[in-house]
Amino acid sequence: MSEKKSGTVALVGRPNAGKSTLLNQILGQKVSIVSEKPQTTRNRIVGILNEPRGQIAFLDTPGIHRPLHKLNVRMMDHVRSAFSEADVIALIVDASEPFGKGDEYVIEMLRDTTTPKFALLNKIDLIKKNKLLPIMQQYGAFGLFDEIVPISAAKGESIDRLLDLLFARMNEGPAIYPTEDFTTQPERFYAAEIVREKVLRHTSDELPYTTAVAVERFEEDEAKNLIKIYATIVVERETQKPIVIGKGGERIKQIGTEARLDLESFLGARVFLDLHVGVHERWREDERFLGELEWPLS
Ligand SMILES: Nc1nc2c(ncn2[C@@H]2O[C@H](COP(=O)(O)OP(=O)(O)OP(=O)(O)O)[C@@H](O)[C@H]2O)c(=O)[nH]1
Ligand SMILES: [Mg+2]
Repeated sequence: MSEKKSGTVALVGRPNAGKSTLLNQILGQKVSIVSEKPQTTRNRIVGILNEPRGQIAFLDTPGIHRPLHKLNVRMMDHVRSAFSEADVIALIVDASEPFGKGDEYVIEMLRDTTTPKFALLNKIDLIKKNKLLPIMQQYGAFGLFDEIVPISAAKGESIDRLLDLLFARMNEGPAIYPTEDFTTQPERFYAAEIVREKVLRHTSDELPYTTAVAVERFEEDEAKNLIKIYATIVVERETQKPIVIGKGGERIKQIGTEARLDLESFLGARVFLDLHVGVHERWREDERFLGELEWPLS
């Protein structure tokens, strides 16, 4: 049998392109949260694919944008660190959206690196076949990409072919991560992310950028196969609290129930989830708070 392959692939692109959806589709499980709102992913999430032919570590990253707050500067730092570690940079493009200034910004960023690059034209389930060819030609004309692959991350279309192309570019060598793992994310961090995903799903467009979730306590009772999680949903203004809580507490209850069900299946234990809403006016500028949100990852 030939040597096993191993390597790292960075998933990069504009907000909402489908990077996290693609990672989850590749792994066959939810490792990174997904929402229909941009700037969902705020950190670098490692998802590990283990196959008989080898191991690929995928780095899911925040959507590339011009940073205005310290939070966003940190987000872009995660993108750059993924760039520097990757054996292949996979640019995920929402092919159902017209090419714009944001895409140009991303292309310019990619020009600065000599790492092999793929362009993955995503969401092809949303576009007519005859629209695809011009987009492929456009990405070909940049002269940057070693492969251009149309995919549908949501429908799982052309994922096998993509993985063949990626494995072909990995080096021979031993696995970097334990082969039984599929992510490096600590459970405590994942719990905060899942709560944030449900907050994004159930609240208005105003909230996505202004909400953070901090897990205060994460207690395992092995004898009872029970995990108790105490978390605070942090908003920036007192007036945003009722948006999260909802009428008679209905919304936060629903957020809690959905998060608990996801966490129970991920953690393989019963989960008790206690949610509060707190106000921190300038949390997006508060380096210490931002560091605390990220500490489990470092
Ligand atoms: N129709 C369709 N929708 C998709 C596809 N891939 C992703 N989506 C949707 O696009 C939205 C954004 O997906 P995400 O995976 O969160 O995108 P992302 O690139 O990780 O976004 P950020 O983390 O904000 O940068 C979600 O509503 C997904 O369901 C696809 O192939 N087809
Ligand atoms: Mg994402």
